[in-house]
Amino acid sequence: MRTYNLYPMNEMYQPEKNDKFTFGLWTVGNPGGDPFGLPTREKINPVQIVHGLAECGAYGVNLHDNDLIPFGCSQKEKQAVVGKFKEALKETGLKVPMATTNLFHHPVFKDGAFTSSNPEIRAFALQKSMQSISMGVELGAETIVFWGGREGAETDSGKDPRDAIGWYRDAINFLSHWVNDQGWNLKFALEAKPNEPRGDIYYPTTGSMLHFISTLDKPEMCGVNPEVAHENMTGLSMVFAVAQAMEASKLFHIDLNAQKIGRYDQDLRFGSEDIKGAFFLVRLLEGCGGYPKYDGPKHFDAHAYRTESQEGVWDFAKGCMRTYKMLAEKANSFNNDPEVKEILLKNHSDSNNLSGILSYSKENAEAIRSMNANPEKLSKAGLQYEKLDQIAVEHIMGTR
Ligand code: GCO
Ligand code: MN
Ligand code: MN
Repeated sequence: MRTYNLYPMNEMYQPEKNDKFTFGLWTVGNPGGDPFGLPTREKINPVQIVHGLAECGAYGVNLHDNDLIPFGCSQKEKQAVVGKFKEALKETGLKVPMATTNLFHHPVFKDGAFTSSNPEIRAFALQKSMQSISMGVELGAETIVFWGGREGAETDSGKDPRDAIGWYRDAINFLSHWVNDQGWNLKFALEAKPNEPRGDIYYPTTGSMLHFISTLDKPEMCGVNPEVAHENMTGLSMVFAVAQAMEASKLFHIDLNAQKIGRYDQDLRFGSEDIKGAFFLVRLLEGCGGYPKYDGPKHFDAHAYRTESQEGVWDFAKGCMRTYKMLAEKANSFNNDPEVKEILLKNHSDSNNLSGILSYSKENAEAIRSMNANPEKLSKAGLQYEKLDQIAVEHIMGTR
């Protein structure tokens, strides 16, 4: 494989193991098919993917059960495939931090897996998840992602959404108790998406998943796996979604990619759209404002343009990691920019020492009630956000 040659002299953005950059077998293995056209490149096998990712400098590889073993394959076939995969992991040192279950591809899941109206299908979805989680554990996974791609509807005539919502809860509760009984120390990361492939999907946003978690039997086991594209498809802010998850200590995993607002699910290379959104996201993940850095795996859930050959797929993978590292550097220089610090300090200053009375007590309520507020004066100062934002742009563009 050739080396990344866009900036051959610049070594500082090379991925390192402690960046914890991961890709899915289904991401770099995507052969470029779409609903309107055939694949445009050869499918490469999981062992080739592991070696390719290791050469790119990735930390790990994630998988759905059926990215590795075909649906319904025999035990013998499974052992052989898993054995070869494990060998490749050993040779390269690549980890499998996350495993997930394909509950969307087979026609049996056409009207949902955990939310199918048919209890027999719901039971099968549990059985398939249990097998997939076992394989994940065998491969060393610490996080299990649940993405309910088929858990939705085109028409609400078919079932009561309150039933579907409850069945989804039953499934996650079932699997968390089962994992606990196996003595495994796993985390579940729930991934929301508003639509596609279903017309509408239950639990459509990270915010709605966060509330759902608070209704579970084992909420401590469950967090979220927000995805840039999924929040952006409906025009929501990925930064706000991730911030809410981080503030609640529920960011268990993250799917990084890029997306134009309002389009179909594009799964573009990280940072290739909305570079400023990506910048503020990376800034959040790298730690800022006195909050710690996100330390979990950073998964690129995206794929190369359909125009690419296999060589372009590796360009895509290296581009995702490189852009992340460049943005991390820019975020750091923005945070340490004296002018940025000065403006933020000024806008956050507490010259009348009021922050102490903002949490409730009877005395504080009395202090607030009798306070001499001066909204006219308070509305006078300009906040210099134009300047701040332009400084961010200057850092991103490398002119500062
Ligand atoms: C999508 C999703 C998936 C999931 C994956 C892991 O839009 O197709 O993002 O890629 O992340 O199935 O559960
Ligand atoms: Mn997605
Ligand atoms: Mn995803």
